[in-house]
Amino acid sequence: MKILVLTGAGISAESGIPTFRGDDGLWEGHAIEEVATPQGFARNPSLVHKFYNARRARLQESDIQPNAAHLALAEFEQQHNDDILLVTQNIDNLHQRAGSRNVLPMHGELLKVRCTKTDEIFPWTDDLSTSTPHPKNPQWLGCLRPHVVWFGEIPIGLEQIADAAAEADLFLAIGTSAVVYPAAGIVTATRADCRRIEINLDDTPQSSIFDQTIRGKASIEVPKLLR
Ligand code: BJW
Repeated sequence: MKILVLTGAGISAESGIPTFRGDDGLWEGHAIEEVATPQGFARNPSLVHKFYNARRARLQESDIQPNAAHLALAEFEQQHNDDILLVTQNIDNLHQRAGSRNVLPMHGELLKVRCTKTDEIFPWTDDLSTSTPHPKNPQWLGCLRPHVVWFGEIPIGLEQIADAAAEADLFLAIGTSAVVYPAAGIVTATRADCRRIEINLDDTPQSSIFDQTIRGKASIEVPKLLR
């Protein structure tokens, strides 16, 4: 059986990482176009660095740990070996920390940076600023950016995701609001005989496409479904 899993911010909410949308969401107090677009970064790199520096620092605090949903998916992968692809929109690496191996972070990774001149990618745990030197070319200042996918940029691994959607016998969407494309469209790329299950606190614009919708917290509902 081929399994494709798509996760969003809701799966990490119970690990202490705020989701994006909603009343106390991460965007609150920030205009999306200022902090999550290439144009916003070009206009005000310091503001964008500040936003991601705070999130990078928070992610590395000791209370941020994978929760029961991340762990259940990792265990599920061990049982199904190569037949599961875990596509995550999250940049927090909590799936990898939980032990999942076949993870595709389609919106990038917070603990990596990318050189805007060469596209080289480096692991990164510290703050970034407009005066951060390049690790290999210290005379290049401020050319590093968070290795994340902003609005208007092409997500990572789309071909692999399309192939996995076309082959999947089971598609699970967990903790995503299904408003950001192309991730939100993955469910429509699955075959008619693919079983589609959505786990979320609330309905989403895509809920009617799913064969089964489970309403509740990911940390409770994911282990219940998979174990
Ligand atoms: C729980 C829970 C618990 C809470 N248990 N559940 C018009 C139509 C269609 C598309 C477009 C359009 N206009 C523009 C576009 C394109 C645009 C887009 O989709 N915009 C929409 C907003 C309209 N998309 C893009 O620009 C993408 N690129 C693109 O399209 O390139 C062109 C192209 C593509 C393909 C082929 C050819 C060309 C890029 C999108 C990049 C998104 N980037 C971000 C930031 C990443 C870095 C960072 O983290 O800062 O990704 S935005 C943000 O949203 C982040 C997330 O990954 C993404 C999705 O959010 P997510 O994960 O769903 O979180 P929330 O907060 O929205 O929802 C949480 C859910 O969890 C809720 O439903 C809760 O109920 C639930 N929940 N607690 C279970 N305990």
